[in-house]
Amino acid sequence: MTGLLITFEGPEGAGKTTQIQLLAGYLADQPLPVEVLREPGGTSLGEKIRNLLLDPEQEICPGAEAYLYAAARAQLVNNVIKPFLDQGRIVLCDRFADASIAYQGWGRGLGPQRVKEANALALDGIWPDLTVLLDIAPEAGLQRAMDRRAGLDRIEQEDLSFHRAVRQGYSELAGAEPARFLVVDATLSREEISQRISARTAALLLQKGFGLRGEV
Ligand code: Z5A
Repeated sequence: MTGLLITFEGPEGAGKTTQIQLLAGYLADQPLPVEVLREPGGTSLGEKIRNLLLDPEQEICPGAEAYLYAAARAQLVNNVIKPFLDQGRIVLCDRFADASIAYQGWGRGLGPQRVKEANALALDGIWPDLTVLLDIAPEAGLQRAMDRRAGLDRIEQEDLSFHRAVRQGYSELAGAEPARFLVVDATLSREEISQRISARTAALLLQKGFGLRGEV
């Protein structure tokens, strides 16, 4: 495989979508082949599973929730991510397996190791080259999510202790793999965050032999 997988993680409202668009623009300007995906979703099956998972009216037990996220991921990895990587493309994914470890492993209390194991089949050996973790206190992230649109989805509606456990999970994941994670304070300005992400991405691209047009 010759492409690169860069994932974006963080609590809700951290600014992942905003930063993915900015990085996609930077990469397209190089010009490099870039694809933007989101989880859960990105395939016809994945979008249907997404609707189920985020529906506030749908009761889902923690184990079923973990497997539904993994099922959507299996479809995305097999049908979309692997083919893009084989074509040498740079894939930017809004959330990936770390989200399951943080939300289901820590937030739901299923345990990080068990959730990681449950995802092995879905991942089929695929693992991010770089993960950008946008860190923000849950109170601030949820406020941003509420300012943006009316109503919270099934996961956003969880209480603060759930969201604090998720943040703690992400922090543990980043601490365990510092070479893969770039942790950025999500309360900085959009421009400052974007600059840090572009700089780290440029270093990775050069290391992996991608040509870049100019300085970051
Ligand atoms: N989930 C899970 O449990 N397990 C899994 O395995 C996976 C996911 C894959 C998916 O929801 C939910 O599924 C998610 C985790 C769970 N649930 N929660 N909660 P989603 O895809 O609909 O939502 P999200 O991933 O949480 O993202 P989001 O809420 O859409 O936020 P975001 O993409 O990180 O942020 P944004 O849209 O770029 O920005 C939010 C607002 O803040 C917006 O108004 C921006 O203009 C503003 N913003 C952005 N950056 C800044 C800065 N720097 N300063 C000030 N304001 C800013």
